[in-house]
Order: sequence, then structure tokens, then C-alpha cells
Amino acid sequence: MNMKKKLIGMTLLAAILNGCVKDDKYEMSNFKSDIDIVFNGTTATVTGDTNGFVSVNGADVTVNGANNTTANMTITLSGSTSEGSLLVYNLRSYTIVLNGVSINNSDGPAINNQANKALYINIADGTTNTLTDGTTYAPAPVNAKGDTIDQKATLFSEGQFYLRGNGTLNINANAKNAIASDDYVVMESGNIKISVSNTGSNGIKVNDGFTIKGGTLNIDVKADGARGIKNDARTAIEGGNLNITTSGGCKIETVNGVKDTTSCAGIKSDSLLLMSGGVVNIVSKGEGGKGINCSMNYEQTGGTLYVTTIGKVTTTGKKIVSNPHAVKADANIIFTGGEAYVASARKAFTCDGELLINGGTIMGIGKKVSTPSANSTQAFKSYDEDEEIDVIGGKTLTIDGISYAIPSIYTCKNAYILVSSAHLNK
Ligand SMILES: [Ca+2]
Ligand SMILES: [Ca+2]
Repeated sequence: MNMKKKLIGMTLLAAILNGCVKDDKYEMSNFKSDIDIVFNGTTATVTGDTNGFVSVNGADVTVNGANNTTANMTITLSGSTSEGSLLVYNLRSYTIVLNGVSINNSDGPAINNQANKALYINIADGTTNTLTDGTTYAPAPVNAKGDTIDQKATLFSEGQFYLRGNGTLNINANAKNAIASDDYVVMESGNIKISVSNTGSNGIKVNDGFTIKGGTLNIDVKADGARGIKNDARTAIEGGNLNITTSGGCKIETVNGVKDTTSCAGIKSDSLLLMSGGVVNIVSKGEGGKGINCSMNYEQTGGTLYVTTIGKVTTTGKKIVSNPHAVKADANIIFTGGEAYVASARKAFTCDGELLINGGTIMGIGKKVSTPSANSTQAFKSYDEDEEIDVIGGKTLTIDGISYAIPSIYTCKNAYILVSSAHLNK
């Protein structure tokens, strides 16, 4: 047995002993209702706390299940508080049910999950829930180990979490991110509306991955350098409706004497971004703002992608520091299926590797040319500025049988246009 196999074996054994394999195979029926928390103004009422985990200070509620070895806790939240919060320590995976709750915390997260195991956030069917933070956070509490805890968002989680249920969840962020996880986030269903003010940061910030399988996720971010979704790892779009608007400009900072530029993007993925289903609509309005910005491949096998960028290029002196490209990848852009309709203030598609069109239906419009790889297996056609095609917002553009209803905010005179579909003759 080589070292790597041995390590995997040991990790798996440790996982089984810790019960995390069991925890990850969660079924709703395994759970009994446990703790009910009803917020009311600046107070909260707790019932069902048979283990004595809960402490309440005004409407700030702490659930301390740090030594909770009995699995499957459910915390159900309802009511409304103008100055409250929920902070949870838990050893095992558990569920939070948002059952028509409104939590405003002027100086910290509305919900802070400090458990490292899976958290299931169930947005109860038919309910509307709202989480809001303030513009500055008070110093974070200290946990049982004596470490100051993280509080990176209105809804923050140390561990991975799953969003499910068919209710509505509104998240407002005024200081940091709206949602953040130091692990990964999976959205399965629900109607989630994220609004980040210009004093906030990203819509969703995750360290270890983001997947959307269903539901509707609307994200509006206004700050300079803000991303709708900022993912340090792999992004998977498998279904659902994802609508992202960014309106900030570039954030230019000097860090340790080095000038650092952060441009806005609908999605910034530091690894593979794989789109296999769903509908994504990204609008980037600010200077230098991109639609998709990937540190590795952008790959599309299905679903429908719409991207519109309308910002100017960002310059410092005479140097361009950020281009408002629609889809940018540091590695390759690979289409094998689905549909992509892109209207860019600069390039529709740009990458350091190959732009491979091996399938799908594509119309990419830009002020600068997008150049597919000669290794592409599906026919494509390119129209350049000499053909003097004016792209007018609000009108439907049809070229070679491919139609795109151009967003009203976009115009481009003498556009470069790239089209491809299975029906196109080479
Ligand atoms: Ca507070
Ligand atoms: Ca952390």
C-alpha cells in the first residue's frame, strides 16, 4: 500500500469513527423537532431546550452544543427582532428551520454557525425570512477553546451548509458578505434574495466550493471590487435560476507597497467553473466589471448563460488594469452543450488557453474580437467591425439562425460577433 492510499484509508476510518459518514447521509425523517426560538423585538422565547444548551441575552441567542454527542438537533426560528442574533456551537450536523423569522443585528452576523459538520438550512415552505447586519461589527466572541470566532457575513458558517425548502430568504449585508462559509455551500431549492450595500462586500463567499442545483438565487452587490459569488474552489451550476448584478467599479489598493486591483465579477471562481444546467443571468455595470472570471477552466455542457457587461476599461495612468470582459478564464473556455448569449463592453470570451467550441448554441458580442481555437469541432462564424453590425439594446438580433434579445442597457456599434450552433455549416 502506498502512502497516499494508506492516508485515504486512515482518513476514511477516522471519518467513520467520528460518525461523519452517517451525518453526511442525512434524511429529513431522522430529525425530531428540538429547540424552538421565537423572537419578539429585543427579547426571545425558547422552548424545547431539554438539554439546557440555550442561553439568551436580550434577543441574542446562543446554542452551546459543543459537547452534544446526541445527533440531529433542529433549531426552529420564528418572530422578529430589531436587535438580535443566533450563535450556534454544535458537535454534530444539525438543522435550522427558518419558519418566518426576521433577524436584524446592528453589530454582527444575524446567524453565526460555528459547527464544522453539515448544517441544513430549511427555508420553510410559504414563509418569508429576512436576515440583516449593520455597517460595523463588534469584536467577535471567544469560543470554549479561547479562540476568537470568525464572523464573515450576515449568515456565516464555519462548516458546509445546504440551503433547501421552498420559502423565501432575504439577506441584506452592510458590512461584509451576505453569506460566507469557510467550507462549501450547496443550494438545492428556495427563493433567496441577496442585497449587499456599497459598504458591504460579496454576495456569497466560500472557501471550498459552491453548487446550485435548484431554486432561485438573486444577488445584487454594489461595492467596488465585489463579486456576486466569490469561490476559492470549484463552482458547479447544475440547475436553478441565478441572477447576479454588480454595479461597483474596481478596487485599487496598495498592499505592502504593491498595487493590487480587484475588479467586480458576477462569479469569481478560483478553480473550475462547470455549468451543466439551469439559467444564469449576469449583469455587470461598473468600470472594469466582468461577468465570469475563472482562474481555471470555464466549461459549459448544458443550461443557458446570459452575460452583459457595460463598464469602461479601468486604467491607472495609461495602463489598463481591468477589462470588462464577459467570460474570462485563465485556462480554457470549453463549450460542449447548452446555450450562451453574451454582450460585452470588451471581449465576449477571453482566455489564456483555448476557446474550444465543441457544441452548444453561442452568440458572443463584443467591442473586441473573441478568437475560437482551430481545434474547435463545431462550426463557428465570426463577424468583425468591417461588417458594421450595430447591436441595439431592446432589439432581437438574429444571425445564422441564432436569436438573442439584446438587453436594453447594451449597445455596440460595429460589433465583433461570434456565433456557433450545431446547425451551422462550416
Ligand atoms: Ca447586536
Ligand atoms: Ca474559520
